[in-house]
Amino acid sequence: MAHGWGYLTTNGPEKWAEDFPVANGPRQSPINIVPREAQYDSSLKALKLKYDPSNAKGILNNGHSFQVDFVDDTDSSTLTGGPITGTYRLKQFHFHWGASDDRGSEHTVNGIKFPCELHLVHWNTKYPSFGEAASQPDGLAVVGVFLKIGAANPRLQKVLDALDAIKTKGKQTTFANFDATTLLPASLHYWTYDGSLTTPPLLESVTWIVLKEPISVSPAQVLTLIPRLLLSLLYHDKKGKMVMFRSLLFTGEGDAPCCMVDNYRPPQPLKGRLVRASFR
Ligand code: B30
Ligand code: ZN
Repeated sequence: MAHGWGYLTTNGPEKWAEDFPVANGPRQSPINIVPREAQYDSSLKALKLKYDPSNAKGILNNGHSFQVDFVDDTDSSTLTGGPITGTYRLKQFHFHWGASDDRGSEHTVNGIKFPCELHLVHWNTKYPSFGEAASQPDGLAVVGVFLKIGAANPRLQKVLDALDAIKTKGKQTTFANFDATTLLPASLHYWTYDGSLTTPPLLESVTWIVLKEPISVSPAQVLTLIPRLLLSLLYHDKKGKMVMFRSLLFTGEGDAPCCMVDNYRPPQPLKGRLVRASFR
């Protein structure tokens, strides 16, 4: 079963343990972050994200999200510092989102859901490849960024423009010269904990780095930055909905269309893990 899993009642998060027993393992993700229970750790270093825009390669509808893939054969786009040791290379970024603005993120903060969550996926270069790193306890590091509604984001424009071309599962197109650092908020304060992939195979190989500050830009700012005609392409329509994301399909061309929405896993038991904060 390559992709038998999904986000429907029949194949969603409640069913994943049938094929992937690690779904009930000791370090599953996402989690609910309770800021008051997180431990400030003064030994945590600042995050260093250095991305080369020329490493952006393509954008793909993989049937459960869309992802922007990066060339990762050298150390030109890396994550260092923060809670990790050594150098991790950027492999891809993707998003999780809801059918409506009241849900969509995987991590929650004090039980609060955000409408969308961006994941920047990196692998530890002490292993020979992403595939080998993905099964090691220190193999991957994912930076999670919440998206806050009410704000159109011009940095996302290029990503959103590409979605038209990858509406159905399996479609991909080239996506070149994109600076992923532009998607980051001003502050890189973070929470960190040991977790897993949030989709099957749910491997327990991820050092999670969840940024405290969501990304958002005001509609007023956007009006000053881009022509009115382009506004319709942004991820907010006049009612402030993330129209572009929600127009993607879980399904392939020729299948009965099924909108790609609610592609998030709910929070999993903490099981005694410590969440550390880089800030007071
Ligand atoms: S996440 O950031 O924890 N949501 C993977 C990477 C990051 C996360 C989840 C999964 C991942 O690499 N999964 C295995 C590879 N996928 C890649 C793909 O193209 O999308 C293959 C697969 O699942 O079987 Cu579909
Ligand atoms: Zn993800």
